[in-house]
Amino acid sequence: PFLENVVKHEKFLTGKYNTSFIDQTPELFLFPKRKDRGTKMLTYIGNVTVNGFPGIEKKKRPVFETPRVPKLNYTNNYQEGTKQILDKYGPEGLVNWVKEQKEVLLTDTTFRDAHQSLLATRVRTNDIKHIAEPTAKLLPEMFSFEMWGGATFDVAYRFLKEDPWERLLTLREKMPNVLFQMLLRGSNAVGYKNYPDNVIREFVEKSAQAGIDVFRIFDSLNWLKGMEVAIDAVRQSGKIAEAAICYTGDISDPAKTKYNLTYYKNLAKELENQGAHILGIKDMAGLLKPQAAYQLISELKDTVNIPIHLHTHDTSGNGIFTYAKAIEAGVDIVDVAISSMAGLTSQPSANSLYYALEGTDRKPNINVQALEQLAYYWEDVRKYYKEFESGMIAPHSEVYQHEMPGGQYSNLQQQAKGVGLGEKWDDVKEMYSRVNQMFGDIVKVTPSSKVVGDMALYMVQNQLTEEDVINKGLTLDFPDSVVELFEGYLGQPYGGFPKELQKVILKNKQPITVRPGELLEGVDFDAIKEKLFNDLGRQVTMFDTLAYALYPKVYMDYIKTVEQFGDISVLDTPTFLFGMRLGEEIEVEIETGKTLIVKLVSIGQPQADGNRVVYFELNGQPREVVIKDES
Ligand code: 3PY
Ligand code: ZN
Repeated sequence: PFLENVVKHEKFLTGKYNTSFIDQTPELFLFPKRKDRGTKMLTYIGNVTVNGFPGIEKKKRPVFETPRVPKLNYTNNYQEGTKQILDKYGPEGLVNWVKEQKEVLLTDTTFRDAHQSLLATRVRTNDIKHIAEPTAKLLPEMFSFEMWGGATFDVAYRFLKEDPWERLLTLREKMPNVLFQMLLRGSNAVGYKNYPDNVIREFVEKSAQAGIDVFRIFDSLNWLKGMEVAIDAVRQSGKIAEAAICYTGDISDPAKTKYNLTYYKNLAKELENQGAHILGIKDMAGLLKPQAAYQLISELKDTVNIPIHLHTHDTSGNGIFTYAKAIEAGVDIVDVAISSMAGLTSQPSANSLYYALEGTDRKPNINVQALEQLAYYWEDVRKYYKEFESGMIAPHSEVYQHEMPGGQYSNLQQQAKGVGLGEKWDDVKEMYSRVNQMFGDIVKVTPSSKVVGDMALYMVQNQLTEEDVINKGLTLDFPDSVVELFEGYLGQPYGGFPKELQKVILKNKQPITVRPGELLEGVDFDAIKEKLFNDLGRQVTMFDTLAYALYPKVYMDYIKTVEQFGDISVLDTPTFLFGMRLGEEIEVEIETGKTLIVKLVSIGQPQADGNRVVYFELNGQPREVVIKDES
């Protein structure tokens, strides 16, 4: 239709067009709608009702209570918070403000790491959107809300079929008073491999423009070179560079000497010199024990002048104790989640920490009643996502052995099920720690943790031992991610790669030792823009372009789904995951003030070709769609 519009346009017919013709002629983008929004949406609902949601067991839609939104009185106004401090005084002003606070400051991770760690990152914008404004109004004293980055970016396109940029823009509007924080994997951006430098720079710039204030930047091997470009880009954007050290091993165990106090102190000093505004300690697996936390934070406070922000996971059940000791040692900010989304592989509970600090002068300045009310909402919403729970129901001190990051636990479990190893989950965990030793005891966090996970699955699946890998390695086809790690495309591990293993994995390939970004050619954004413009037949934003640059296939699959079903992010989560029950009626707000009423009337018997007719009422009018029954 786009070309048709162009060739029929009078400027085109009279030959009066130049290269700006397309940009300046918005009517070219007005295409006749091929299929109306209503039919597309009914097709989605019909399909998920008949065939179920990919990746979870098909079942009749359960009955859910309407989530309890806080009843506390809050006014129409937002109390000013850290966002206003940053906007008025810049990163340095904000840092000075942090240093002046006596109380410990909190980051709420409920919108990002909490559900990445508990629910395989599946929480949808629709559920976050409805609690965003109450959260911002009830918790204006938060240091920040971590609500973007990490795995949320690709999962949004890949599984939720929604646009992560939209999430950021929507929430920013509803939460104007507190800093927004994201997790950025250094040169891996929000992906699983190194990207060219111009992608990192552009991604940071656009994320900052769309609303991110604090970038927690880490490298999955704690390789400082892998963080340089990202730190610089964040500083250039006028936002806060929180450069993080990933904590691994155990400084309190004399037998574990590789990652000792000196190692962490050196890294901290280097990051401060590289321009970090805040030092992040990212304990992604929850390995930092209470006394170790006291020691580490005390020593780091003496080593650097910038504030320290501690992140842990409560997998072992020791999270609150670890925080209490870190707070005693002077840590400035800690990461917590709303209680019903806290604990286990997620962050420690904000609510519990508040009470644990009662009677100390570092008790956070936060409304604990607000935390309790927000917990009701999440308690209800969490039930929607039951199928994505990891099954871990009690503290799991085994994490000190396998060292698997909280954010990886439920995801790797899904991956194991996907390749038929659901029953062998215990073997996979055990193999994970053996692979780590075989790799030379590396830092394990996305994406290096994913490589360890891929190798563990590969070895369990093929019944391989460490000896088999070395002895038969030259004849084995290792997973691509493993080859890339050993080629140096995720950077260089502390202490180097084990040489013998590297040889069998790489075969005839030569590893690199420089920063991968130095070798990767920059992405041609104009070329991507043009390609997308032709494929999509619509104006292409820099958000689309970046999504394609990071994840070409995932992004194009998402586009296909949107073409087929329209914008399904507007559906409530039960409908999105389970479809509808016979006779049920739902309301769908397709845009502000515009609501569709959908009723599922009946589902016809399968015909010879496997198709079923699904009968709906849409705003009272009968509508039917044909759905292929895949069973
Ligand atoms: C991520 O990179 O997504 C993580 O949460 C790492 O801990
Ligand atoms: Zn984490």
